[in-house]
Amino acid sequence: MAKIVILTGAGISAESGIRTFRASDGLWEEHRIEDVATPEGFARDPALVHRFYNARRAAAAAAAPNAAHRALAELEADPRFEVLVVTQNVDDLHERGGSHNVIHMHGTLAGALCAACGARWPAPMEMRPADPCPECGRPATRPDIVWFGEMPYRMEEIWTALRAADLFVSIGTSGNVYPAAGFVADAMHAGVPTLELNLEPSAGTRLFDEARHGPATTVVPEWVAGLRARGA
Ligand code: BV8
Repeated sequence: MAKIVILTGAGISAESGIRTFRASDGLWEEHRIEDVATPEGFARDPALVHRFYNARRAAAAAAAPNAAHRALAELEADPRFEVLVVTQNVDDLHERGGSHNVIHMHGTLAGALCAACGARWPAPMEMRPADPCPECGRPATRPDIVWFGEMPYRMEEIWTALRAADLFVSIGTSGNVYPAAGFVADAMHAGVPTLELNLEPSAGTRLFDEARHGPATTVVPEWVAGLRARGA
C-alpha cells in the first residue's frame, strides 16, 4: 500500500471562498500578523483577536468543500493508498469533504482553549474575552489555534509519517511558514519523492522533484485520477 503524506495550505480552500493569507486581498492585508496571530497580540487586545477569528469561523461555516478536498477524500478511500492530510488550515473543509485522516498542525477554528488551565472544548461561533472557561471559570478563553512562536501540534507524528512516506505532496501553500515549509526538505533528506501542486511556484518550489501549477480544483483531481489509474 502506497503511503502518501499531503501538506495543504490556504490555497486548497481558496476556491471555496475562504481568503488566503498572502494574496493581494489576503487576510494579513487588513491585519498585522503580530496583532492577530501571536500570543503577544492576544494579550494586548483579546477582543480584536476574537473578532478576527469569529469572522473566520463564520466564513468557514458558510464555505463548502471543493473538488480538491473531495479528490483527496477519494484517494483516502482507495484501499491501495494510505493517505495522511497534514493541514495548516484551521477550517474543517477536509473533514466535510470526506477526509478522515487529518492532522491540523495549526489548530482549528472549531476548538477553544483556556489560556489559564489548558482545558479544551468545542468553540462557540462567537468567542469573547469575558467568556468564562467551562473548567476553571476564569475569563482566559482563546481559539485553539497555533500562533507564531507557538509549537505546532503533533509534530513528532508528522515527521515520522513524512520519513516513512512513499510520496510527499504539498498543495496550496506559499512555503513561507515553518516548520511546514521545511517538510519538503525533510522528505528530500529521507529520500521521499516530492510533488508540488499550487496555483504558482511556492517559495520552496525548486526543492520539489515535480511541480504542477494551476487552480487546486483542476490540478488536484487530475493528479488523483492519474494516480488511481496507474495504481499504487
Ligand atoms: C514555531 C494559524 C517553533 C493562525 C498560522 C525565520 C526562519 C524560519 C522560521 C521562523 C523565522 N522567524 C520566525 C519563524 C517561525 C515562524 C515562521 O515560520 N515565521 C515565518 C513568517 C518566517 N513559525 C512559527 O512561529 C511556528 N512555530 O516555529 O515554533 C517550532 C519549530 C519547529 C518545531 C516545533 C516548534 C508556528 C507557525 C504557525 C502560525 N500560525 N496559522 C491562523 O490561521 O489564523 S500560520 C498561517 O500561515 C496559516 O496557518 C497558513 O496556513 C500559514 C501558511 O500560509 P499558506 O497556507 O501558505 O497561505 P498563503 O496565503 O501564504 O499561501 C497560499 C498559497 O496558495 C499561495 O502559494 C497561492 O499561490 C496558493 N493558491 C491561492 N489560490 C489557489 C492556490 N493554490 C491552488 N489553487 C488555488 N485556487
